Amino acid sequence: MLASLFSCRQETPSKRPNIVLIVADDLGWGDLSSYGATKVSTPSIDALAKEGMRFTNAYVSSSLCSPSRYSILTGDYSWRSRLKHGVVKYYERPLIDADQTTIASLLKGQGYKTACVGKWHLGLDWTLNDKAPADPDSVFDSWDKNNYQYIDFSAPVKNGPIERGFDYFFGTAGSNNMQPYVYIENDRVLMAPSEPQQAYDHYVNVPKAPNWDIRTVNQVFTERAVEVIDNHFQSDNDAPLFLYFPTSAIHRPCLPTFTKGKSKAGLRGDIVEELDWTVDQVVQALKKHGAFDNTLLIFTSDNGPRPGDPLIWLNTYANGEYEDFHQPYFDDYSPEYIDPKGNAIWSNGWLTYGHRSAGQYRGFKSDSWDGAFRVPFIVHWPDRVDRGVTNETPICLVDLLATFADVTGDDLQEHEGRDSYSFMSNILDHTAPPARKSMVLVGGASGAFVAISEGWKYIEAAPPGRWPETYYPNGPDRMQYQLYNLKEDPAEEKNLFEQMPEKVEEMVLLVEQVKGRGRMEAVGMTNYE
Ligand SMILES: [Ca+2]
Repeated sequence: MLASLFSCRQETPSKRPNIVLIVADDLGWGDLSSYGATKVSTPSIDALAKEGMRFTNAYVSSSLCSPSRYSILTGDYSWRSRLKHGVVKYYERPLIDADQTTIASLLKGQGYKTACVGKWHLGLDWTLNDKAPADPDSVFDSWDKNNYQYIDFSAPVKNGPIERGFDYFFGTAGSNNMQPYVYIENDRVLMAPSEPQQAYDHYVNVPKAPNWDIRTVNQVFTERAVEVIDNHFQSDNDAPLFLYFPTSAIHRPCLPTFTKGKSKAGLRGDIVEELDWTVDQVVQALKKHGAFDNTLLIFTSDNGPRPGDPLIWLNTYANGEYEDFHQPYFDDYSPEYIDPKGNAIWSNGWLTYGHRSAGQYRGFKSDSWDGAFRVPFIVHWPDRVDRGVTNETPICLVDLLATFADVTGDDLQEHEGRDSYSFMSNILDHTAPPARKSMVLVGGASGAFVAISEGWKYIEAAPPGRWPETYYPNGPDRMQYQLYNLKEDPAEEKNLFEQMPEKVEEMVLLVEQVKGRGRMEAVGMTNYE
């Protein structure tokens, strides 16, 4: 299927750029100094913004890891997949279908060498051992922490990055706090989990591989990403490189090593500074090989942030090399139970240190407000992109597939990247009209649809019982329908749902239209001309 698809594609003989896509984990709109942060310092990422283009209206398609990554890689809204809310479980089956085009298969078909280093979290096909229960779904479709006992870690891990278009993979199945605590290279687990580990978080009290240290996962990924770049440019292969680098930073638990104490925003802030080191390592590697100027480097995040350091888990961090954590930060700050908008943020509260990880926007990871969806998005491409430009064009990360197709001269087929629209014209000219005027997103925890169209935002009511991850247990509106005028009310404080029934009707219609139509059919729609 894929082979026949690629055979009709012509390789573009011109000097195609290398493409490096760095997707940070849970980095918020307000987490970088180039986006206004003052308590953390991110000079390497800021330099990319200063020498490239900084988008201020970039949205993820869902406010949680798995669905957002699904959209990034496939160009389809995640709500078209089987995953309607929440994330892929520890040993869950693959979310991307075998015949779906991904950014990697697309670029591989264009002659790129493709590599993925980092956190996959889109499901894999694991093999069960003879201790496993008869019903495989009781392991694959379950959050039971004992499931690792039923996995044959010596068997190949199938239908992961390699079968979805990547020539090379090194990384983890899921987040740093999720079992299995093992590294996977291509389709093999390098070392099976066999050793106990310190419980830093409510998930991690099951065995880890001997080569796994939860504190250095992001550093291991960074070193491997640099190796991929080195190996690529040291080989005599003249193919361009596509590196997809979903980092481990700054997902919880935040356990800094060489950046500990560097920020003024606690352990989480220190990991933001480690992430800045990660980006610098990638930049230096590209420069070393003279490849920096002809690389389209995009830096972004998969969803909005956590508010800060969680009190509920801090006691589990306060041991070993984190026993001094309470000094000097802790005494200067009181835990915050209420956010600036007056909403309770978890009953145990957070230490935010006055750092606003979501900037001026309301909500955090997994919510349906803009703090959950808006992410930093920086495009650095000296050969083609103007320096120091701020771009206010609304874009969605689901658009990356069509944009990369555009960059490499590929014509997408009707079934590929159904919700993806190229914003290449906006990268080349920040005054060009937007490629999209609307987008239909989904709340990560609620699974409720969220529509944004020409400055208006509509949020469906969360279904009852569907808010397991929210940071607003006592906040307003979560079970209500909402309508906001983002131009006048970017912090989403005035719900206009009752006052503006005609606008609501328009937004509901938009959701229904997009649900029923793919990309090609949508051309010519009034919301999308
Ligand atoms: Ca995430």
